[in-house]
Amino acid sequence: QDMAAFIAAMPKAEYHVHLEGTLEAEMKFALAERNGVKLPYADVAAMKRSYVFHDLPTFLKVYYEGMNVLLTERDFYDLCYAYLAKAHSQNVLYAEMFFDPQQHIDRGVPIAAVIGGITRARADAEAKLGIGSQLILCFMRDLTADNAMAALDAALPYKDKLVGVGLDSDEKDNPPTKFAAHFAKARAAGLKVTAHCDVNQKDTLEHLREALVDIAVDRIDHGGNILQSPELIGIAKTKDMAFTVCPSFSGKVVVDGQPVEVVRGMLDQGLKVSINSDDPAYMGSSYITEAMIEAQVRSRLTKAELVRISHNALDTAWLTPERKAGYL
Ligand code: ES4
Ligand code: ZN
Repeated sequence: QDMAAFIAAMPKAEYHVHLEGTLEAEMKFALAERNGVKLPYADVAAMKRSYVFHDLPTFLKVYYEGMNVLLTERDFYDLCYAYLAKAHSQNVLYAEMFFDPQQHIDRGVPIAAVIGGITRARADAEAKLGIGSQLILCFMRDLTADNAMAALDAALPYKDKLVGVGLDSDEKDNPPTKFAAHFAKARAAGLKVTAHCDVNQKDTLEHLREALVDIAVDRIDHGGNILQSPELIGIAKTKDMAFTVCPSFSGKVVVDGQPVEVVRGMLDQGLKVSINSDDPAYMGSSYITEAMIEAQVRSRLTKAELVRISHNALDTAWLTPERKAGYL
């Protein structure tokens, strides 16, 4: 109880949250009504009962279907402002948020509405609440390389509204190197690079190696299977690589025959780990405070370790040293 209060009060930073994954069922119904979209559920409770996932693909299906109510600039404003207000209420000082433009472009929503609404919400949240934020464009790795490149080209005129690019969606048979040209183009435009290496997927260790060595990412999202490779751990430590771990999605990984909690294992290896919420609206409204409480229990984190994780998180920010210092 004391621990939960300690966690709730801690100043926080969040780096692994999909904006579309913060679309709560209540807002989905409100937007559906406003936009005249028909939902296949009678009410919020019935919709929430459909949030049962067995693996990444079954989650992603529900997650992408949920986006159908997001149509206008105002919808993206409302989505992003609601997340930032919630994060602010949990003492998040700063957030870097993912979005999935391909899913919106492919539904006929102009990229200007998507980035415009999010950017306006970020500015209002900073002015009214004091919460800082930046935006990361994710490539959907299970769509074609051409589809991702078209989205990048559509977004590059707005590159000053973005801080980086990432890689998400279904990892199976979609290695980071499939997007080598995209990452190179984004880098040339001054953007940072991150990639999901989801936990316990097919070829995870090879994908981690590609991300770390071939793409030379600036950060890794999840990445728990690195605990199975002393060689990759060594490379990550040399690069001072940050890992954005989400307890809601990261189960245990088996290391030398023993199941290990990802946060515990990374801390013990001296890796730079932060704790994040991922897709809170689909995980029983588990935002960052709830994610940190869950991690504390599962990994038996001490207060000193929680403080270290908080410092790691601040250090993970894609901000100038001066702006980082402003959050200390
Ligand atoms: C995601 Cl947890 C996760 N993994 C991959 N892609 C995603 N998109 C939203 N959440
Ligand atoms: Zn994620």
